[in-house]
Amino acid sequence: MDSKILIIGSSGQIGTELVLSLRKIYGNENVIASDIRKGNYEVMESGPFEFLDVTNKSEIQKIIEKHQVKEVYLMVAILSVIAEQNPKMAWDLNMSALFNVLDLAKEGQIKKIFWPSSIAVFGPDTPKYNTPQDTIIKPSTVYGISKQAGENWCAYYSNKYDVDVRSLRYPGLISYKTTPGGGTTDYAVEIFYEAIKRKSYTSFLSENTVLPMMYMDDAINATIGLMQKERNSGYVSYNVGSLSFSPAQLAEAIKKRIPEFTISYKPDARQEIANSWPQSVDDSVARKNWGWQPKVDLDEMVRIMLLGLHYTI
Ligand code: AKB
Repeated sequence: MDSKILIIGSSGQIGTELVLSLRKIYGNENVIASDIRKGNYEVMESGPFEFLDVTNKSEIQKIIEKHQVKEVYLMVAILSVIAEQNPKMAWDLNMSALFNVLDLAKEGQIKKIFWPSSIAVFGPDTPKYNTPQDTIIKPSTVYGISKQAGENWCAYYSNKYDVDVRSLRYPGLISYKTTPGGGTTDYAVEIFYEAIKRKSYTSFLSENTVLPMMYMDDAINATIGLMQKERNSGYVSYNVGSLSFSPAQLAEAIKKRIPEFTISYKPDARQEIANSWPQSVDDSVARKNWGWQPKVDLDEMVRIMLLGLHYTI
């Protein structure tokens, strides 16, 4: 491989699995993991790792030059819950990370970028069901505002400077290798740890709060599929859908495998964030564009999660 891939934010929930999948495809030495903190054992042992503060552009540049990186996956972000608590910090980090990478591409030092957007770009005025690709985008959260601005900046750099930047609007992502942190959809991961440990869980979202969700393998396939396809003529941040369920529906699916499991509900400030997001998204544009299709349904996701967390019946 003549050009290498850099994952920024490789110790996070998505970054961890992205590194491992990309190393399987392109070879361990061709995929450079980087983060401000160490990653899990598999990531650290299977290939190169660099400590990196994404807010420092010259640090990114040094790593790009050292490893002859041509493709960057920017997986660093402060998610919805933490962003509501620290608006300025979230805005600064989310935007400066993006600008640093976009500018390196504008200067010709990177050829291709993946930058994740989110269902958080949508707000209370957006249609809630089967949310279209192009629709009302008026987010009511700090995180959503940073994602909306990010989408606009990506489009600007694509149009104005011909930067090849690609995006997906991720739903809540569910996985067991690394825990998520600071998101509204995190309950759908926490519930598995508590179901195994205590056979009960208190949800911070109400019983019938339906949100778009996806098992991590599907998210990784969507991401790599988007990066491998021919370049579009313009920038699009694609809706990608898979599962849509509420805490009650997830609890039911868990009960099928852990019959004694019980759930209770104590909605907190995170409920308001969830209420502003859609329940399901229309991803027909992505499906048509590069044949994107999710594989893991709710029951299969529950089976994989319990197995991955070493639950034995
Ligand atoms: C969050 O809950 O903040 C994230 C997201 C939907 O982007 N998981």
